[in-house]
Amino acid sequence: MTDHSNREQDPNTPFYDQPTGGWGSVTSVLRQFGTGNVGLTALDTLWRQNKPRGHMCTSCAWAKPASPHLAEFCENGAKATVWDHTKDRCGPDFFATHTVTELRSWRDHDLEKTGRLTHPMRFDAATDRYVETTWDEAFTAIGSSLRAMDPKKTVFYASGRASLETSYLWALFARLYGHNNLPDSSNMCHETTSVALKQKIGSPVGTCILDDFEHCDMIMFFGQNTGSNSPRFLHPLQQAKKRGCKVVTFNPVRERGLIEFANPQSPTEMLSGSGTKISDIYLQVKPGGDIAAIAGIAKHLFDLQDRSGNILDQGFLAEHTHGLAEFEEWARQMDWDTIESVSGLTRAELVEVADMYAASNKVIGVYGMGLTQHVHGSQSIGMLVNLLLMRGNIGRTGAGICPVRGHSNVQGQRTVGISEKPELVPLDKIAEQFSFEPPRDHGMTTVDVVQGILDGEVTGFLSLGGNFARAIPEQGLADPAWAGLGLNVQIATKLNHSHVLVGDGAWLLPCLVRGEVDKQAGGPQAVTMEDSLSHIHGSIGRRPPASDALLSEIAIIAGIAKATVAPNPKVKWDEWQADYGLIRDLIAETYSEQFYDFNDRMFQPGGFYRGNSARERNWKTETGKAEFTTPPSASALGEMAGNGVYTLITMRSNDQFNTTVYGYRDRLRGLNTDRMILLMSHKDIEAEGLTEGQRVTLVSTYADGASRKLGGLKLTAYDLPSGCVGAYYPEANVLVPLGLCDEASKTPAYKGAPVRIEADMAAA
Ligand SMILES: Nc1nc2c(c(=O)[nH]1)N[C@H]1C(S)=C(S)[C@@H](COP(=O)(O)OP(=O)(O)OC[C@H]3O[C@@H](n4cnc5c(=O)[nH]c(N)nc54)[C@H](O)[C@@H]3O)O[C@H]1N2
Ligand SMILES: Nc1nc2c(c(=O)[nH]1)N[C@H]1C(S)=C(S)[C@@H](COP(=O)(O)OP(=O)(O)OC[C@H]3O[C@@H](n4cnc5c(=O)[nH]c(N)nc54)[C@H](O)[C@@H]3O)O[C@H]1N2
Ligand SMILES: [Mo]
Repeated sequence: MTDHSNREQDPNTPFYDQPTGGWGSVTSVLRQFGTGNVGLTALDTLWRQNKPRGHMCTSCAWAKPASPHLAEFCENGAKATVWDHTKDRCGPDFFATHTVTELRSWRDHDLEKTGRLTHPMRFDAATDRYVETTWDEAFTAIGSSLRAMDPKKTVFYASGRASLETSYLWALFARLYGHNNLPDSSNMCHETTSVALKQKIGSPVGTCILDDFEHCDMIMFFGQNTGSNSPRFLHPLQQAKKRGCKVVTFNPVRERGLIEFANPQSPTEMLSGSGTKISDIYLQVKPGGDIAAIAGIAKHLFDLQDRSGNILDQGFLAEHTHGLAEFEEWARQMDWDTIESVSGLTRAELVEVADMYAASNKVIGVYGMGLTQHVHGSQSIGMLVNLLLMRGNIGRTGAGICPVRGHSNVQGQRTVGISEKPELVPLDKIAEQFSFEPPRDHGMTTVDVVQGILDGEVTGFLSLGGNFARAIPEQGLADPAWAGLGLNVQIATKLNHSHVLVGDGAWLLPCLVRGEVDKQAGGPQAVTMEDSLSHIHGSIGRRPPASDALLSEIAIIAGIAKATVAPNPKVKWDEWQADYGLIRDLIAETYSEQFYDFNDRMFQPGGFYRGNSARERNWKTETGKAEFTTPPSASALGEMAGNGVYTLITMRSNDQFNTTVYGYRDRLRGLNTDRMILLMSHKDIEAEGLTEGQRVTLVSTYADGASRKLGGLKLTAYDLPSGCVGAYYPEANVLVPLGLCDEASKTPAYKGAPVRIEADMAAA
């Protein structure tokens, strides 16, 4: 059992032996400049990235400090900027020479690598090509299609990059038109957080702010890959380590960023080549094993409490929590055999973490997709909150729960009304503000939308950014269904797979990126976004737009909305488009407690905090207290691995941002690959009678009668727990069944799909 836990790297599998950051990241940024066709003026954009009155990075949502570093960007932030500001263009000429059928066989990387979209395009089924159109023609045609459709059968999807202003108008447009079908990339991501934290602590977002990382004495990481996905977080983490803070990581994969980091801005660390050790204890938990692992820690804490009596924060528990007794009984009766077999960790290891936790006074629990993307993902989050509550670690400086959000404004989109859940939106206020009756029925989640597309129930799909068709579960079965939509409108910056899975009635509408000047009738405009730690930042783009034909996202929404919904004297699309400050006034009116004086505060260094009741120990839950929850199962998986069934975790490389594949290196994992690989432990490769390097097919064992397969994967030995395999997202999304999603939030179980492995005959 100890073979995959707190021990050194298996030297016989690929891994990266340098610290994260360091020269490796500098070289990678330079390589990006070399291959990205950007020109040196992009350096100026990078220089202003994440700084007050600069532009906010379009990569991750990590906090932007009030006193930024000289270079407040990371390797992946630089990649995102270079990718946005390439000189390559994908215009009408390109579409004239490639049919959509041909483009369907292109790889994600190759589609986006064609460059920035430059002109509004209409799909012409007769020639199987996108052809140039005008904005007027597009708006009029889309408006008349929408007016002819049942609003309840249309979907307005949003990927979490669009600003607060854009998002507010997108949601308002949906409701004026007549539906709450507002799924968001969050539905595939941290929706588990929004639902679970709301139930547990009465707030859908994390309770930590940057200052907490300066005071904590222990941080626990569950399933969050800081080194690739939020690298700027490594700076406060390194500072915390230097203060003596303890770090414990639970992750099936030995992610380099949580092992060692060298600050590229520190001459000493760069010259010596050595970095800071990050995790004191690194436990390679089995996928879905977090509930059991935390149960083990909690069980030991209750034992310690029996022995020494001062482990639990009794005063806090009595005054502020509900449901402890039931949870305590469950944790105490949990047997160590179950805990060890489900978590893949030993009792001794979990006791060590529990002792460290008991000896720490201010503890932060950090997590990411490793917790949220499971059938019982909301229960895993519930367990982590239980653990924090036991010692009063929520609502105090230096302590708290910290989900690390993905897209740069995904949290903010939910804040300003993009939600399929009407109860989360102040609809009465909106009704009063704009004198109309917004729909009150529940809208569709991402999973509902995919089902609706498969069943032919969805007739219109409008996408505010993103690559929905590629990011969803059940990608393979859904692919052919897209052509059946009567209307498919994609507002985008770069060509992707969702744009080529189309039938009649498809439109590709190109928009500005955040780093570009957004000039409207009222002059150049700024936008705002909310980071992972609930701070709001203004962002100003200063680069010339990639093409004169581009519109801002707000102008595109206003254009479609004016052609769709009846005029309303309180709905002033033209005025709002001319001056985004007016949209911020609307937001401040709808959400006055959080956004008062919005226009005055938007450039505050470090952002302005929109507050969190749970941080003040004001619990907006059903009982008015923080809730202990008791999971129904010791595993977060729907189906346990064994008997030839493996748990597939889908992974992001260090060279991608979601479905945007920058390149083919996964440097921080020591992998240099065409992405069609299957990672598996030596032990499991041997047990299956397979050979490293051979090609294999993954076959879904999810028992609903559908066939799901992915072949041509190169078998690669990797340091993973036994019983699980790893493959890249989005290539492996064909293997994630739609029915397998978090029971509370419907977030797909992208980290827990059951599969078996077959050798590929031809290439064996
Ligand atoms: N460069 C880059 N940055 C990004 C993104 C990107 O694709 N590239 N995507 C952005 C987005 S939208 C998001 S949501 C975030 C995603 O960032 P993360 O939350 O870090 O998401 P993942 O990389 O999918 O997976 C996180 C980790 O979970 C581990 N894991 C898998 N299963 C389990 C499990 O059962 N238990 C535990 N404890 N761990 C497990 C994996 O090994 C992995 O290290 O990053 C954002 N930032
Ligand atoms: N198997 C598996 N599947 C997953 C995940 C996983 O871990 N495993 N993770 C899930 C998660 S966490 C998420 S968030 C989703 C992501 O799902 P999405 O957010 O839908 O996908 P992205 O890949 O981020 O979208 C990339 C596209 O957005 C467009 N774009 C980029 N910038 C802009 C902009 O400024 N404006 C507009 N209008 N368009 C822009 C470009 O055309 C680009 O091709 O995927 C989910 N899918
Ligand atoms: Mo995400």
